[in-house]
Amino acid sequence: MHFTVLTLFPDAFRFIEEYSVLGRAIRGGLVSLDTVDIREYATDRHGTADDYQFGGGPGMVMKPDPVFAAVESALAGIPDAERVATPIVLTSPQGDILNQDLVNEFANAPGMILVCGHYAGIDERIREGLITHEVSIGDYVLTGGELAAMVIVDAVSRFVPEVVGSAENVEHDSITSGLLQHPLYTRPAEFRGMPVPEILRSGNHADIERWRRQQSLERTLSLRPDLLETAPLTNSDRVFLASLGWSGVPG
Ligand code: 6GU
Repeated sequence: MHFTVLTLFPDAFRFIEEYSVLGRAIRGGLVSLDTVDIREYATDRHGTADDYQFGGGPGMVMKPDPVFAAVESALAGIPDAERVATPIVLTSPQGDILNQDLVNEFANAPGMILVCGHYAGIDERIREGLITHEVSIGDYVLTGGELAAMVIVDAVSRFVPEVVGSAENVEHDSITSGLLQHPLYTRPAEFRGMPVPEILRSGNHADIERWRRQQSLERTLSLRPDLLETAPLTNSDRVFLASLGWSGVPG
């Protein structure tokens, strides 16, 4: 998986290059990350990437010419067959909110180009002429799109084989499984008067699996009942949820 990130702050990405799991994936060649300084594609000597708005108003706007030149240069480095399948993503608070389905869609691409939005916004012709996806990481406003781009790179990289310890880790993810995670415990068996549930120490794997599944269902019902509408549920899941008062559609 190859990420090309166009940004006004390329140094911000040194963090993920060094950061534990992703840094290891990058150094190990499982993931590659190129950061491109948009200012290097500016057409003037000062590296101007923003300008005043036509029509007036507060805040600067990202100029189209440096962003087009930087994206075109990134595209030129991608083999023909991969180019059409490469999403060109703008990070912006106006975008579709990132979720695991969108992460999976991106993870199936050969690579991604990410454009980090800044200032009051971008010239509309960037959106019209270049961008294939506009993505937000939640309903709040950040000072720039860099942190959002790092979130996307992190979430997508987890789906590259071998980036995360074992495939099982990703498949058993909370959210990927459609449910929240069951509680986890490690040693000591009792901590400050709080014991580990006896069943986890029973050695009975079938009972443990059932208990974990029920804990996931119970947690999801109380914290994120919306997830139950789309989670793959078995008949016994539905019976268990009904015993907790869930009024969802029976299977
Ligand atoms: Cl992608 N950019 C900015 N500036 N703010 C955000 C965001 C992105 N996602 C949520 N808030």
